[in-house]
Amino acid sequence: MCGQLTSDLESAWNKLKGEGLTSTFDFIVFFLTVANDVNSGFSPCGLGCLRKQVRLAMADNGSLNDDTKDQNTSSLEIVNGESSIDELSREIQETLTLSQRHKFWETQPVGQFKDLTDTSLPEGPIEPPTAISEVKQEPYNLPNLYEWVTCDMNSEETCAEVYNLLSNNYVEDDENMFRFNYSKEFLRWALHPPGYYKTWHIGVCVKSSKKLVAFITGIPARIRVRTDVVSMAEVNFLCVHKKLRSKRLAPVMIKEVTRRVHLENIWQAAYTAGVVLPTPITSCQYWHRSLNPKKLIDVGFSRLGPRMTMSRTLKLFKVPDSPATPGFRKMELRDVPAVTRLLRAYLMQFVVAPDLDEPDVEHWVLPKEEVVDSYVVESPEDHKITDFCSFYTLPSSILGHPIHSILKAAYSYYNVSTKTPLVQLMNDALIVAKQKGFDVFNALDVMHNESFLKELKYGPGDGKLHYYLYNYRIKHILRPSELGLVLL
Ligand SMILES: *[C@@H]1O[C@H](CO)[C@@H](O)[C@H](O)[C@H]1NC(C)=O
Ligand SMILES: *[C@@H]1O[C@H](CO)[C@@H](O)[C@H](O)[C@H]1NC(C)=O
Ligand SMILES: *[C@@H]1O[C@H](CO)[C@@H](O)[C@H](O)[C@H]1NC(C)=O
Ligand SMILES: *[C@@H]1O[C@H](CO)[C@@H](O)[C@H](O)[C@H]1NC(C)=O
Ligand SMILES: CC(=O)N[C@H]1CO[C@H](CO)[C@@H](O)[C@@H]1O
Repeated sequence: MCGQLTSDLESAWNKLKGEGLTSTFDFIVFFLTVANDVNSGFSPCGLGCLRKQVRLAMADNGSLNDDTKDQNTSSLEIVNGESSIDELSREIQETLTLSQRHKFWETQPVGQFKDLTDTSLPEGPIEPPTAISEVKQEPYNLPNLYEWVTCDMNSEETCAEVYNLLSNNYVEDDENMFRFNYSKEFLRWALHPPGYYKTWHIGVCVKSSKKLVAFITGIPARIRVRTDVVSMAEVNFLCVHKKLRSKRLAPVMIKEVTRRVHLENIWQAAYTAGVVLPTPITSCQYWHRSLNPKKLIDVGFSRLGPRMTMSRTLKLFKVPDSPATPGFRKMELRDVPAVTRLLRAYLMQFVVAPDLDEPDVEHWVLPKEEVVDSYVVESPEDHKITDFCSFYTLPSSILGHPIHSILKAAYSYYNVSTKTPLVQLMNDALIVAKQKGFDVFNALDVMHNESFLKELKYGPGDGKLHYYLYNYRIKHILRPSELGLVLL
């Protein structure tokens, strides 16, 4: 394996070995955990941009025998902190030419750039599954002071510990102005979809004090790729306490969640990242619609446009007091069958999309206070449900601001229009979001293209968001409008 690495990659590799990373897998994990933070392009003006940690599950090669190294990790001399790891990762990305980087990735079970023109390769799994009996049965070893715990998110106490860890240590923007502040209710919702595995909610504790210092999760999802519905894992909420960032917990945590995914006989994953690796199935972008422009400007999320005054800005972003569409109302439990039909029919047009049934729809889109909001349009004449839109609530802490401490952000989720014009439906979503006190409404340019975004005064975020499938090949890179998948 190493023999195929270019000399630049080899020297970077040697540096990493010096830091205690020894297997190829570690190297991949290194790229994916450090370099590939997802850029959810926070600010329309290129100020801070909130990076979303990579979500992934790797197809573990099964040939890893670096437990001896793990056992000794606690005794490794840690010379470099997180910042130098960032630096190193940047250095590697910069020193390697695109083709060199790709040489490394060509050996991994991910879609290849060179295959893009080779239409003879079949779509589907790249490597076949291995027997479950060959999956490592015991957890990976942690440094001596730490131990694995399974986090029962139904326990109020555990959920609060997880919440505290994340709200103090999870993803921040590049300039450390904002940090995601997922609510407890949101975390429970995100981690308890139908068929979830408790064992995939993994914590790392200090043995002596039982203090939670790191966290990673996976959830199962059925993702349809063209006509095939594939069981996949979505890995999310990888978080290591700020003080332990140099302890190399992230790689072993990713290996551990991967092992537990494989134990459930799941071999594919969908994930997103902020950098280009072989080979994105699509690349898209966040757009932001100001609802409370004064606050967004005050806290540095956005800037006053050139030749704009505050009063003109307020006027520009003002939205009507109430939705325009007759029959626009909050979704209720009785709407689940109709919304499921609408969503299934709508999502069929995309090449990659979740395969949602009624229990999924009830879980993912039925309104939950401060977590997810969904609206339907019920025809005043025949009471049919014709349209649907939804968004989820993900606030961020505003760090070190004298007045404001929370940025209330809505993220556009699934939406279907069959009768109401899309622009009007999305404008009604903005209106109810404004009524609910959101400061900003974010949307990806997936599914329907950006035409409605400009019309509704969204501004583009900085940075791209790339979607990947692990151990699954698709023949062509998709347009964002061919993707029907939203990851939280
Ligand atoms: C573990 O670390 C100690 C102290 O640095 C060293 O003496 C020992 O050889 C290491 N053991 C392994 C298996 O690497
Ligand atoms: C997996 O490990 C085997 C044995 O070490 C090796 O031959 C193979 O190339 C590896 N595959 C990947 C995808 O790394
Ligand atoms: C997260 O948000 C809550 C209010 O929603 C706030 O009380 C808490 O202080 C915030 N956490 C951090 C670390 O800023
Ligand atoms: C955007 O959407 C419109 C209407 O659905 C379509 O006509 C147009 O081709 C799309 N453009 C792109 C770039 O996908
Ligand atoms: C018109 C449209 O498709 N709007 C949104 C629907 O949902 C996606 C996924 O979140 C949004 O990003 C779209 O912009």
